[in-house]
Amino acid sequence: MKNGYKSTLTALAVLAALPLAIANAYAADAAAPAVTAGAPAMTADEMKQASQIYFERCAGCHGVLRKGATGKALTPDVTLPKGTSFMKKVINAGTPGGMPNFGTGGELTAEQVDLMARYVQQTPVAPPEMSLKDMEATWKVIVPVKDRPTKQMNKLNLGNLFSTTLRDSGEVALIDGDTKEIITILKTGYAVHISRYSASGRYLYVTGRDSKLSLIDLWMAKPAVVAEVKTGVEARSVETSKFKGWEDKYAISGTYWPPQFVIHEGDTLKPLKIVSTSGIASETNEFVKEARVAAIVASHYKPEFMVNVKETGKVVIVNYSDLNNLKTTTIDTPRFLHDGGFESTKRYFMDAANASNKIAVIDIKEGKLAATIDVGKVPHPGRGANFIDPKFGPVWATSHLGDDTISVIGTDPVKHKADAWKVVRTVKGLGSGSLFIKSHPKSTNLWVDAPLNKDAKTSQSIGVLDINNLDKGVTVLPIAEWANLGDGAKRVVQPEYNKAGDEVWFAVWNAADKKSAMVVVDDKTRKLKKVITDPRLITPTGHFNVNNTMHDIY
Ligand code: DHE
Repeated sequence: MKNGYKSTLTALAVLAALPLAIANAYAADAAAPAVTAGAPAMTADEMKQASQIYFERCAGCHGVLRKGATGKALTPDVTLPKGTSFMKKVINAGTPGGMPNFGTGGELTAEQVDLMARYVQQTPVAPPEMSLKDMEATWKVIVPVKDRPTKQMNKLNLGNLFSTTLRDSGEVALIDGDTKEIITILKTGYAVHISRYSASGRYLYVTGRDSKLSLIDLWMAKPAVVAEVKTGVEARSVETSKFKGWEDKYAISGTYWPPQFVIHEGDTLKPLKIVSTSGIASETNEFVKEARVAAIVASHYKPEFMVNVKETGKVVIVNYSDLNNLKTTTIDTPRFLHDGGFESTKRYFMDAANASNKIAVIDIKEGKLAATIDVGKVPHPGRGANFIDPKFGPVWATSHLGDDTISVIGTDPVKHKADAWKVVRTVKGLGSGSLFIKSHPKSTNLWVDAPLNKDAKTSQSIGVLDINNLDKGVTVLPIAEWANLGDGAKRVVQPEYNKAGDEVWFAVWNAADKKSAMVVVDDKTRKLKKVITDPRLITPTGHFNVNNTMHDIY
């Protein structure tokens, strides 16, 4: 994703948060002076500082082994011939291909740009692996199950609660969807990525980019973190078992590094099973060590998780009914898999292979690939949007990072067979740089953001379309202007409905030292309902309604 790191990150002692063995391994790597023949010299201290910056800003797109995925490969065979001054220019000013302007954008100083230009010419050092034993050493049950309530001890309308990522403070804010009050703010991992709920809605799971997984019990008088575990060095995904009879039993977390996924006990996070995802890629048939786990979804049809392995282009269907005799099915898809969600019946997983500009359709019931569909440039649906198209019946839609279109795909192979798994409409959205799109079964609106659009007015607005009149085009609402926050990037991110489906919530994501907000819009009138501001709302990005997230309503 271009500009994936485009926010002011607070400097963090990530090493301090790692288990000792891993921290030592990192320290040893970091202390090693540059050995790459022909690369510019770096001191041990410079290497340490550069590895930290690389983890915070670069690894998500370029990979820890720097073999590239969303970003270009940055191995010495590529970077050495280009040299320091070329690398400095790119890091400083960015590229039209999507590399952020870290220097001119004010996120790295001139000295740091120079440091990183020299660092990317050194041979990458693989971070350590993480075994079950290493994970167990980090595992903490803060409130044992026996000391937890046996019924809900607060008066919150839990179905309408929102968990909001406070990215740069490494926290989540729990916000009451009815009163719009912040209930509490809880410390979680570094640069929190997503929130998911257990099938009953009692437990909230939050993953940090640093792979710290936190479990929050929403039944406590004041919801609190009851368990934590660290599963690696970099992570983006977590999901929970949703099949009947398995509710709240397991959680699954996926890591970028090490390339693997872990199945955990649902109410304690005890790590139970690790499965590596390194392997042979679908289209090239070459071995990929850094085969990162992107989105994970849980089947409502079977005791199964669907795990996206980004670089190998494989969806691994994991049957969790017998962990000792774990049965997995591997489905080849185009690469690189990123995010996705269910169509309205939840039988089909609509999965974005963003580097191929395709959506892969996985039939959960049959356990096989149903179709691959060409869409716009770099699809990025989040979980996508489901609605009933007046002409084509049930459809699912994605917006795109690389162009301003929305691809609308027919999803009903029974009553609308001729249109199923085809792009039935391409409509203009808000602009390129879109990350998320959303609707609700009770709404006739389709909301689309464009937080990474180059034009500030666009990235600070939201687009809304009437699903009964899509050709009418997008209406633009100036959400950041409504929030009246003063200066800053103020990117408007991720439409998310409340439980009733009559309000849409947006984050106005500003830098950590500037004012941010959550903005609530009335879905029917499309008018401002509430601006939630609070000095504690630092860099809000994703926000996840309990009811809609646990039931996969989007
Ligand atoms: Fe995300 C979902 C990865 C940058 C906000 N992001 C996801 C998922 C993955 C992912 C794999 C799917 C998880 C799932 O469903 O199980 N994101 C990445 C990256 O690798 C990337 C490009 C770079 C990085 O270093 O992390 C990246 N993501 C961002 C951001 O910069 C965003 C906008 C702000 C932030 O908080 O970091 C961001 N990502 C989100 C959100 C979701 C998400 C809000 C969940 C969407 C949903 O509706 O479920």
